Amino acid sequence: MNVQDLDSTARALVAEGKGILAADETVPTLTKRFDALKIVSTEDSRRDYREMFCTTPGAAAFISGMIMYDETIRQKSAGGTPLADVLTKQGILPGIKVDTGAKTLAGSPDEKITEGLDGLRERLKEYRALGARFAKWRAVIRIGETIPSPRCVSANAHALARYATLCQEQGLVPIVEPEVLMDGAHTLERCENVTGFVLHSVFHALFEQGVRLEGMLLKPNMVISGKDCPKQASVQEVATATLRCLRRHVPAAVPGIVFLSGGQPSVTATAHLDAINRLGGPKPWAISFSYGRALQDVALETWHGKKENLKAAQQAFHYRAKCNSAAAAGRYTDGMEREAVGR
Ligand code: 5MM
Repeated sequence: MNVQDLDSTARALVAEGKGILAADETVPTLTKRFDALKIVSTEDSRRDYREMFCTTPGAAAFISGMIMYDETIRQKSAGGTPLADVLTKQGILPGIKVDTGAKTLAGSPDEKITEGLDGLRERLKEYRALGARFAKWRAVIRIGETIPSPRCVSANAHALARYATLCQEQGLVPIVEPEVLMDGAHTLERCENVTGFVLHSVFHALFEQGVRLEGMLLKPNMVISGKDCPKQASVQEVATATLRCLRRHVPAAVPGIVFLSGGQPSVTATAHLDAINRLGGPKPWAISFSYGRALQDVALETWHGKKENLKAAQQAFHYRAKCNSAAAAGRYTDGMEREAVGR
């Protein structure tokens, strides 16, 4: 492991005004998104869709890295260039999802454990050779009356830490993603407590496994009211609770925190990120985005699987990337959205 390279890659991923595009949906997930718009999901249509993001002119001003799925990192552009090389030429770092999915936790049917550690060292070697510079692993934690259980949290934290050490050994920056889902009727306070407990367990496990904090990024959920909670917290309340929780549980040595959007509407995810960055007080890490749906949704709808919509879809993606870049610097205004409508 070359620690200088790891640290500088981690810092480059959260360079000022830049964030990450998560385009690492598995085939079933992307197919579900395509089905909703009656787009036929084939290897080629999925390649065309991902190529659209890789080739968006000017995207590198706002996007530092793109997380790919195994299928995508092996694909070539219509012109025959590997998509990882297309990204690198644009100035965007190629990344790769390396977990193999969240499976039912034995003995606890409502909870999940993320799998993928078997054979991971060899897969990481291969992905590095295919051009990947960073990786991602997502743990999924559900809130319910009696969950998450301590053993679900500690099993997921342990797996995240084992993955992170292996990544660093192979020269890849690990993005550590413990996602507390927004599904459910829980309050903002409950989300803050659970998120704090999860982050505490994750950083304990990272310490135990010897993960170099300077050479990793954290990808957490924001602290938010459950989707079905009758009292939805305001943007300001979400920002305050999220930053308080992160300050309590994330060491200052971590260079960056890149949020997932978790199913929030695109504009809300941008507004929350902006509000967090506008808060005063200590923020020892860069605070940015690693959004999937919140960056892709408008572009996917605009594209609709049709070549003739490609340019407009790229513009839609470019615009959301620009808004989130502004939010990562605490300089987003809702006037930017009106400007987008008037384009
Ligand atoms: C892009 O979605 C990823 C999950 O895909 P699968 O369910 O098919 O594995 C997901 O890991 C994503 O990277 C993050 O959750 C962030 O995406 P959102 O949409 O929450 O911003």
